[in-house]
Amino acid sequence: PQAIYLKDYQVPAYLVDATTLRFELADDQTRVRSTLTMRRNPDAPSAPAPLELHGHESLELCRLAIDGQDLAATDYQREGELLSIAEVPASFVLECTTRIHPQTNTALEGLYLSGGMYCTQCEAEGFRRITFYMDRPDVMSVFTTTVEADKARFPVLLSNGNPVDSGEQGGRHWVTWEDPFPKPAYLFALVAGDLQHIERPYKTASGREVALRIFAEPKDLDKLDHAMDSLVNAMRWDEDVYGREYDLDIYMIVAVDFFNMGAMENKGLNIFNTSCVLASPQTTTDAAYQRVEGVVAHEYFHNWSGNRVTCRDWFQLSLKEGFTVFRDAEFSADINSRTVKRIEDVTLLRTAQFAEDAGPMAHPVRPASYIEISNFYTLTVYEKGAEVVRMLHTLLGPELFRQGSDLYFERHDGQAVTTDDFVCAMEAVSGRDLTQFRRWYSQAGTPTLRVTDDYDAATQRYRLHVEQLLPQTPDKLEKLPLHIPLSVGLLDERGADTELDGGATTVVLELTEQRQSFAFEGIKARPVPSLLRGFSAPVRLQYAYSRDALVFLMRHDSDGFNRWDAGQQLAVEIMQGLMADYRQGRALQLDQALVDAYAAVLDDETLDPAMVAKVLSLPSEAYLSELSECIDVDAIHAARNFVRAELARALEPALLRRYEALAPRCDYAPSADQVAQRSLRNLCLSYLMALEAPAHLVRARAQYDGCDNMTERQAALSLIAHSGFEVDAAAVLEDFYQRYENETLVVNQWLAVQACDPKPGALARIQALMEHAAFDLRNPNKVRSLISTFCAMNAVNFHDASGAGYAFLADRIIEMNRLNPQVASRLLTPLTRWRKYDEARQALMQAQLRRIQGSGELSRDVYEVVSKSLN
Ligand code: BAL
Ligand code: ZN
Repeated sequence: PQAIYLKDYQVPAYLVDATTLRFELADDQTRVRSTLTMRRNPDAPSAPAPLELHGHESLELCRLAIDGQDLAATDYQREGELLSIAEVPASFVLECTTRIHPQTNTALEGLYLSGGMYCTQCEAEGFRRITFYMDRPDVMSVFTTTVEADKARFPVLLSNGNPVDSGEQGGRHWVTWEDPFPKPAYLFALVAGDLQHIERPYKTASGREVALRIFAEPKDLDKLDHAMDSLVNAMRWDEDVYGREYDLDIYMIVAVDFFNMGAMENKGLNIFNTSCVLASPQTTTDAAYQRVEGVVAHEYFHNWSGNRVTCRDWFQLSLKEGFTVFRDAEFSADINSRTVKRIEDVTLLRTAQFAEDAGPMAHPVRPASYIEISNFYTLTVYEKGAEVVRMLHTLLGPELFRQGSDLYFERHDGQAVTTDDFVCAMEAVSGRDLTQFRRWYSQAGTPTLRVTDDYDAATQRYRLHVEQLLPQTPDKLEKLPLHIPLSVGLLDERGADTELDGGATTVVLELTEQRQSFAFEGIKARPVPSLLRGFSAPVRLQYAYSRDALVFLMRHDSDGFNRWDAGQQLAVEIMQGLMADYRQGRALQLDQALVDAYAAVLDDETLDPAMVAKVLSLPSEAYLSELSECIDVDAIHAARNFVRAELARALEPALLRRYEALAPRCDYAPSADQVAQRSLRNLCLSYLMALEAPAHLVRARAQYDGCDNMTERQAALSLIAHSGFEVDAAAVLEDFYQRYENETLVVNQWLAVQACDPKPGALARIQALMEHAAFDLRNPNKVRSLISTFCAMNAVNFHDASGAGYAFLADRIIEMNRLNPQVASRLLTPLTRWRKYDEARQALMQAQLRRIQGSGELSRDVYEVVSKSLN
């Protein structure tokens, strides 16, 4: 496979003004007839170029005609994914008929069957599996789509836009949909199935009436209200905060069970993974409720940041994804707890995106090349991309940022543009030169900020000295200093914020050089610096805080994020010391400082319980791994378990007191208050269960049996299932399955709970579960629940020194490469990190990568990740 380079971008030689599609859906095949009104692109170089259409190798071409004249096989060339016609008129009508087979499409790209319903996934390049087309995001056309199918089995026929016509004949029926907004093919969607829906009217700020409809299989109709509430909230928020209104008469969401990603923002017809839309108290955890809210909002926000203004090419993916993730994060922060949302996002970034940025697939937010674009729907493009937008927001301030966003939408409505166009709009409204800031888009790798300080009591001057260190990445490109906003506050000896610039207690220092110093005058005593407040830039921060200083920040920092982070840093440092002790065979002993600090937080009734839960949650094994030069999974597991048990032992009465005091007093609601209380209560229970005491087992079982919601039941389930009480573990797992056998998403949780059970013998249990009726290799949600969870969340078992975990994963990847290349490629992630392990494990992981490489014909997806990992 060949790489594609950003530097080779050329404007399309032809444009599509109108696209008319007719789908005839039948059991063994689907016929797709397209009529494209096309013309030469006036902006293309003047010499007439051949017409190049994209079409997947699986497409059967039945007819191709220009202006009504059928083309003979000798009139065009088909090679790989390209079909070229040497000469075409300056403007013409192209007709094309293809035959496709959704029934056997296990890749879940293009048109496929999910359960018994037809649905599509066209981003990034799925449309070329439906028909021949200029399948590139800078070719935008209006679409008219007719869907025809058996009426009894597929009573609901949907596509983008508004329904304009329908009819029926002889048991079959058809509906024609018209989408007046020009769009690229990746935003096309079609759904046909036996679906029901809920509906709510919505009036936009300017008074337009919109019908909001959410479709699902009839059995799931009672699980759609939360998604509908979230949609309404998101629409109102986008009007209030960004001045953006919805633009069609209907907004539809459809829930499907087989889906490679979370959801897809097709114009007017979002298609969602059931896991991101269905919610009910009995089947859905609080975390999943919040995910539904966030994803519904994310896809809605794409209507402007993605659909009205789209990407010129796929290198610009972060233009829509980074901006939209930033928008959805701010929405969730406004609706729920801002600090908790920030903690969760930064945790993901620092654990998984930093690891990606340090691995063989590291790439800039705007990649310079790719072999398979599906491999670039990454944490870097999404989450780091959102951080880049957040930094612009920080540098410009909210008012100018909003003006910049208004200008961006106004300038580029209906266009396909670049990340540079976005930055230009921000420059235009602010008058700032963002030339250096643009390096965030082109340089891969996570910068480190090394900070030192000094204080001169005589002059009352405090100085911060900051050095930015930019890592080497696989592209071997020279790294130049970045423009980094560093938010800082200074705490006095009582823990109060010092008034800095013009009375502000937080200032944004702008780093632009490799080494820079910043002076603060009139500082009466040596302060404790609160650095990188709110995580103002996606960097690793190095500053030699003493443990006392971290405890002080945990107590006093007015920045909630940094209060939490001080606790994390303290716990990390202590656990790293214990890991070294474990390796040396020394007895482990917990620093009393952590116990005291946690005790103080646990006793603080004035703190939001959600924050208490966050502060008291120990850094994960994955985060400790990311911070390790050479990952020692056993030492990490042992040190973390030791700290958890010791904290539980020392704080047992306080944990119990809060656990009992937080017992639910009213019916379940996914409200911020209740979510906060459940999160702290479950955290207390998890510490108590670390004591392996029968009394706490009874408590956990009582919670499992007595609760009215999945958040409490699932927490109790996983604590009992992972405990050493094996008889009870087996009993509760059996009970859970019996209760929820018919709830696919709950059964997936049941698989995931077992996949991350750290007790020995996990691999054999996973292999047995693969044979269970609840598992299906063709369903990505099930693969993620069982296999990805095992590999990512069960390090001691997956990285067993025998290498059996690696061989198991490689076997699955080889199978999935044939069935579903996108999912196969994602499964590779743990193996790509082989350089971070000891020599023996490195050899075992590399051997499996080579085995995959030599296993036969590889998809582009798997080929790219395997070959880059072995480079
Ligand atoms: N565009 C793919 C799914 C999403 O990011 O919304
Ligand atoms: Zn998105």
